[in-house]
Amino acid sequence: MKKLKIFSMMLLAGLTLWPAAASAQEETDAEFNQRVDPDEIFDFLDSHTYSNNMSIMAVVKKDGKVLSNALVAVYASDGIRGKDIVDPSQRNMVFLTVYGEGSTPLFFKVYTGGQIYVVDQGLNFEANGIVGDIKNPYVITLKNPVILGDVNGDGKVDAADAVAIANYIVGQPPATFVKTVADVNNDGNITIADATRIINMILP
Ligand SMILES: [Ca+2]
Ligand SMILES: [Ca+2]
Repeated sequence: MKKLKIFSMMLLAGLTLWPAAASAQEETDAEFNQRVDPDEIFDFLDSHTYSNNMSIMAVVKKDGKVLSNALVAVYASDGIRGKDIVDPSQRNMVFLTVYGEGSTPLFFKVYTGGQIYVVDQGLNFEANGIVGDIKNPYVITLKNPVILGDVNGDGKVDAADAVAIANYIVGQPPATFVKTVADVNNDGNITIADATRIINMILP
């Protein structure tokens, strides 16, 4: 009963709009930069939460090629820590200021070509650390895009995924629960807002 109740609550919850899934295949880098609003794709970043920062100078590679349009965000398990957009006028680099403390593990979320990639290359936060430089940028390598929201891993996003997230939140995750794709609204946390986002995605 608890599960059903939460699911009904989700259905009644406020509507948020899923960003238009425009294809980026045909657009120029300038068009990409103009269209992509980092705050719309990834969560708002409050840099005042942390006292330290580090710098990452990086390029994004896919199939061996450096991408000239991509939005890169750095996350720790508790949320977003930094973000930047690839700059074609600066050797296609991203200049990330990453906020944090301690040696928290970091991972990347990259938005390009209308898809999201989650990349964990074992990088940890380091206060005042500098990773990569102009000559030898750090390389973020994209492999397979994730299907955001497909937490039960069946290849599609539907109500079952929303229910799975609701059950995860109440401590009853299904046998298969892909945590890396559960944060549908990219705010760094798995909450009922992510289930609501799925419902809004699948509503006609
Ligand atoms: Ca699914
Ligand atoms: Ca979320």
